[in-house]
Amino acid sequence: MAKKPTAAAAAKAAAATEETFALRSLQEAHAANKRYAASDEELLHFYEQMLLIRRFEEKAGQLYGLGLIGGFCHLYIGQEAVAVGLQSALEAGKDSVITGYRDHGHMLAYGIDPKVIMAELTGRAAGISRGKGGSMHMFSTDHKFYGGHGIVGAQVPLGAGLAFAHKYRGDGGVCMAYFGDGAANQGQVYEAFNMASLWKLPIVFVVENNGYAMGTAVKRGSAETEFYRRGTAFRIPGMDVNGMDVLEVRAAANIALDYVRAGNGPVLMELNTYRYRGHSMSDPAKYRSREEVQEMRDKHDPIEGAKAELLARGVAEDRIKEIDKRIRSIVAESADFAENSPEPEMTELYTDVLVESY
Ligand SMILES: Cc1ncc(C[n+]2csc(CCOP(=O)(O)OP(=O)(O)O)c2C)c(N)n1
Repeated sequence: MAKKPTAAAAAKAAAATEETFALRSLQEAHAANKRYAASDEELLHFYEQMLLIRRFEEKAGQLYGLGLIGGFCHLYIGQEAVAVGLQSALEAGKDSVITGYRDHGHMLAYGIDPKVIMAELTGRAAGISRGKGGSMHMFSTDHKFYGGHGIVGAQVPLGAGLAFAHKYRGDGGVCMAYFGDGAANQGQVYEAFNMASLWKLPIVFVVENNGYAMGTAVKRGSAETEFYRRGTAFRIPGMDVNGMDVLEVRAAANIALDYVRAGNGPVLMELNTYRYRGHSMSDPAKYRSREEVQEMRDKHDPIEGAKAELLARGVAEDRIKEIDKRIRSIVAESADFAENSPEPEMTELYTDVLVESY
């Protein structure tokens, strides 16, 4: 005969139902308010920022092909709506951002000068890390952009630390910590979730689910592919968001940030997106078909989507062309700047190096 539940067990079950509801609450709020009501000017601005990332990355790909960029180089092409939609909701100079090695787009979305990013890519002294960091290791503490990390998942606990600093200093800032679907399987991510939730840290954890971790498709590497559910065990509410639509991303960002800024602790957002290029410049991406990539480009491209929406609203095509022209010249200028800047002096080999015993 089944044992009768005790009063304590019944109370626990009731609380769990309540909590389950709370954990879904942001997803419900998101479903009820799917797309941000951007003005024409705002949508034009989002379009411009996404296009800047796309053209900048294409140029970086060309410079890599010419041998002007050494080391690793991971392009963000296809994922532009994520960084732009999320970061447009942040307060520059107050909120912090941290991400992995696929970092150029997040920097551009945070208003960092394309010239110094390109100069860093080409290893020049004028680069944002003085030409000594390269693609994966760029920082701008002035912009509260804390990297640029090559160790998969390492940015997640570091992001929790940044959020702790926001709370400790009472500066009102929120940290946005990005990581990939592959990184989401690292143990340190869950240790960070636990502490962030326990201490109600002001942090938005963002999983950029682009379908692949290097050559491994999500389904082959992850037992739970609905990443937004992975905060449940830590009482972190999740949101499942279409990362190919900048207005959906922005609407979700507003909901998440309202929740975090009100002192409720972290949110976990899953942004469903797609990278068009290989994992890095050295990856021919043979693990997927050309048709799969083409279908995403044809049907879900975030930039083409924004452009079609602008035209449907009656925004003049000339305004869009003007933006395209401006972006082309900004990117050309950043490449010229990078190519014509001197490399660091040899003496720079001995600066920014920590020599200490522990
Ligand atoms: C700790 C650690 N393990 C393995 C690697 C090698 N590595 C680099 S990127 C990567 C895949 C990560 O994929 P994901 O987190 O989905 O990010 P994406 O590249 O798709 O943006 C791996 C395994 C590494 N850099 N660090």
